[in-house]
Amino acid sequence: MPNGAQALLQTLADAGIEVCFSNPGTSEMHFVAALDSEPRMRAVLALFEGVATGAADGYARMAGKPAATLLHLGCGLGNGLANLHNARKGKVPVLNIVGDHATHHVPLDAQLQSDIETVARNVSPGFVRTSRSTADLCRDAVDAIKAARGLPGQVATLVLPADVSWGEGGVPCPPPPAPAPEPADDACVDAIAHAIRAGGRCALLLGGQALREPGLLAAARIAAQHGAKLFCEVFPTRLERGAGLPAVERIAYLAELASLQLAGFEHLVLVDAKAPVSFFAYPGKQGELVPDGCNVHTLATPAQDAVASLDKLVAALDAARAVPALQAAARPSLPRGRLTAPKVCKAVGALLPERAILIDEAITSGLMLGVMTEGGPHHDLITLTGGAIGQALPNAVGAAIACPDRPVIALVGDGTAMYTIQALWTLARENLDVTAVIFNNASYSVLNVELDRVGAERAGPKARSQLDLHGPVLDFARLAQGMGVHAVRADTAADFCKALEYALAHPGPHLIDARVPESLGGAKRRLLPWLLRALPWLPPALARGLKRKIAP
Ligand SMILES: Cc1ncc(C[n+]2csc(CCOP(=O)(O)OP(=O)(O)O)c2C)c(N)n1
Ligand SMILES: [Mg+2]
Repeated sequence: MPNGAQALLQTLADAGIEVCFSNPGTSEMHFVAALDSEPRMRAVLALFEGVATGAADGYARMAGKPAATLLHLGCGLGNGLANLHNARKGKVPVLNIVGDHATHHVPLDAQLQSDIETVARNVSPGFVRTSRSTADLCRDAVDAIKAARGLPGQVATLVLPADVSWGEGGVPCPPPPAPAPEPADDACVDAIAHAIRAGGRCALLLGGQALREPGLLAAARIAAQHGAKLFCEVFPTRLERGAGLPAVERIAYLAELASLQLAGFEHLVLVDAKAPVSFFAYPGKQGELVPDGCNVHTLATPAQDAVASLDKLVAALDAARAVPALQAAARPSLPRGRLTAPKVCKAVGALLPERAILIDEAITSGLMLGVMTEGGPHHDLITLTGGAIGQALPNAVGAAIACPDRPVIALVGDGTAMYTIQALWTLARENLDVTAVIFNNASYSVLNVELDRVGAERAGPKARSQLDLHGPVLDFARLAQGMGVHAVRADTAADFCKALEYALAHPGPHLIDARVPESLGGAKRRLLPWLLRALPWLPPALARGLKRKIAP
């Protein structure tokens, strides 16, 4: 009979969990030893738990099924929390396996003893369980897998005491049934169809599952037939876009710009999306962004089948034969001259390969990424769903493992890159086809913008120094080289284009340290709060023109 760990690995593999992103310790040694007993399980070492959890997130977004993480007690899980938070907000399935002391060791309160379940509950509120016996372990695992890959997807945490892992008498369990979510019911679909037919400006806000090709096409048929506007949630988990697909307008991060986008709509139909709220609270400003008088309808909750719900709405609106508007193919030209963040985005748009996976954690440097890539070849966009930075490089590890035949391009702010820089080592070790572009503006630039925006007065040099990354300026090319990743520095647009062309022509890990000024630096930064405050008072056409300039 297998021991607990061996039976667990067999159960995971039987359920289609084929990758384990690990950062183990002594309490996980039997699980580690059992890896060699299960040839279907790939084990990928991460040198920080935040890399393991972010990799599991990126993997699941692209594979459409969970990976496992292997983490070391409460402290290891705690190190991985930020990216588990991003997965939770993105409704991404992840299965955490967190080793614990043997059950009889817990009362001794040894050095690494801590309350793992409390740490876990924040990111996996729907499923936290400590397995109590080797005989029950695989049943617990099946429950955890079922919870993780249900609809909505979620983070599930299984705590694995060392003696449950090493105990004899493990019993592998068959996989749980696939989830079978229901679409919206007829009454709900009919009521929304009625509201849309009645006229009045209507928008669909698409999120989650609705942002893949089938959902986009169904929504675009409704848009074509009834003039509805298509919005996409501000930070999509995975958005399919590019030439030949329906284009959707992303809700802006800046609340003032989002309000402008939503102004004047009488109906907002939510499809696996939440009614938009401001990212942060600001003194004297409203948090809810849906305009007064706009009726909010929920076509599909995250627990329902969003695409089937959209299909029902298409049928109810007789829109099945409507011709959806599709994004035309168009690419920007190659940029020239001194390097700036918009020029990096332009070069990415000019050179974007077929079926790329774009991961956007460029923060202020990525403002132009959307327009520069919209007419490029069909690609997937992954974004920072939970706002906890340090996601892009780990996500790139997971996405590249999920889709080994697709190029991954991760666009990352310099501050952001440093949270989980160890991901570069895993990229090199696994020889993954990832190009990491670091926007090295030597600043937490967005926080400088926010400092002005929150109305914090008298920000002096001590305050500004907390947001400044000069002295020493980070040398990302050398950091990457030290972890075995081919890397170059780019100071001009020509340097950058050459480096990106090279990286895309040579599958494998690359990093480009793009030296750029802040996109929202100097006068622009000082003007921005004024401009945002003035927007509601400007003629709508002018306000919309300004929005296109700031964040198209
Ligand atoms: C886990 C976590 N810690 C801190 C923050 C606060 N934060 C948001 S953006 C940011 C800095 C981003 O800097 P960078 O990546 O260089 O992008 P830039 O603003 O320069 O465009 C920080 C520290 C966060 N969102 N998440
Ligand atoms: Mg920066």
